[in-house]
Amino acid sequence: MLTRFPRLALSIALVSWSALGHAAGKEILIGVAGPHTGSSAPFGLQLWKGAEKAIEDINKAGGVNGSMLRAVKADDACLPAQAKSVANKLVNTDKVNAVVGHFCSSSTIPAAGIYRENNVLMITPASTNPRVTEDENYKAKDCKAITDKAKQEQCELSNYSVIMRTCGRDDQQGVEAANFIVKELKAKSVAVIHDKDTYGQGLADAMRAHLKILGQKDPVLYEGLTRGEKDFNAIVTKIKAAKADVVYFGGLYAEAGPLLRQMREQGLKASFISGDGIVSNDFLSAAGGVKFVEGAFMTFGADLRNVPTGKAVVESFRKSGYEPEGYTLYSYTAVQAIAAAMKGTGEIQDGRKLSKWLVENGADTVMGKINWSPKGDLVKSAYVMYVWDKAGKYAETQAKKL
Ligand code: ABU
Repeated sequence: MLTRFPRLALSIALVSWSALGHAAGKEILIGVAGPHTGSSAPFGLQLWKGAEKAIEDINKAGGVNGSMLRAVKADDACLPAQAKSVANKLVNTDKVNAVVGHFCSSSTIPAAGIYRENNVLMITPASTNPRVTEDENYKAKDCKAITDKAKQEQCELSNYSVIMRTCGRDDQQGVEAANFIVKELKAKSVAVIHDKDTYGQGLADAMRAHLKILGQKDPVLYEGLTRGEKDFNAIVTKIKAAKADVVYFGGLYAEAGPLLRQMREQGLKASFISGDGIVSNDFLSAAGGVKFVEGAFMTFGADLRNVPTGKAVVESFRKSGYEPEGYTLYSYTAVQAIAAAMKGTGEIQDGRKLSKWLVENGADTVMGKINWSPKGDLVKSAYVMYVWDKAGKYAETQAKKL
């Protein structure tokens, strides 16, 4: 039986521990939000598999400050209204401690407002639109003159964003595509097609703007198609009439596949380039087979399957029968970053404290050591040009270091 003094000491210790936001024994919940249904579900699976494996590995190594992590799946189907609703549920009903996701920038942007309001850290592995981290209401505050220490700390914290990413941005990705089109393909006439979505059109516009900077004439065709449709023959006819020697597509694999197939079926030999929205093996089936995707170019961040720091995780994924393609390891990275911040701060709930810690310390991940700006963007990220080959795989056309 405990004497009166040690019992009191123990209670004081426990109260201090919990007052600091420690989670001793309590589960830490990580929302994993993305398109788990609908045509973008293969991307939701990449996010889920990466997060699930990181959580499993972290738990095997003892968890975070004595607590185990658990993933909570949230399906936004890449629909903005549904994304807001699942963000609300994750925050208010599931009471998650942090979120990995979302996937589609058009979902991430409205959901981000809810995480900001509730001070919940959200790290997207895949949303590349610049607006994801460009909060229009953000204005950095100068807190030096505040004399009350607690108020000054709160003021300083408000300068950190709870919205972060482990991927690059389309204003970098579009530049890479435009450089390749002009300098490598030496294109004379470019058709720019997009899916009218935040990501697809934004990427197409970034690429088009950089073509101009490189001294190119305007695209011979600039046209939007509709997500969910499968027959793009009318657009292909216009591309043919415009005599494009390169077709750039801003959008996702579900539309890129049939567009590319119909181009080839109509005898159009123009080079096809897209962005990271086609980084899924499902691009092959959407196109109707390897013969259609062979030679298609794609920009994407570094293929983390080839980064030495991720070797053991990649092998473990492969042993389990899952190929960690696309954004899988970017999602794994996001969980590692969240766990590192929770360990580093001893805090599990205050999103701004977690993001401040990440900005100040960076994180060691399967990507190697990564660092963020206070805005939540990676300080260093590079886009690479890939080409789909006859085996139906994508490989870097040139190696670039992170
Ligand atoms: N960046 C790939 C597609 C996801 C998105 O940003 O909408």
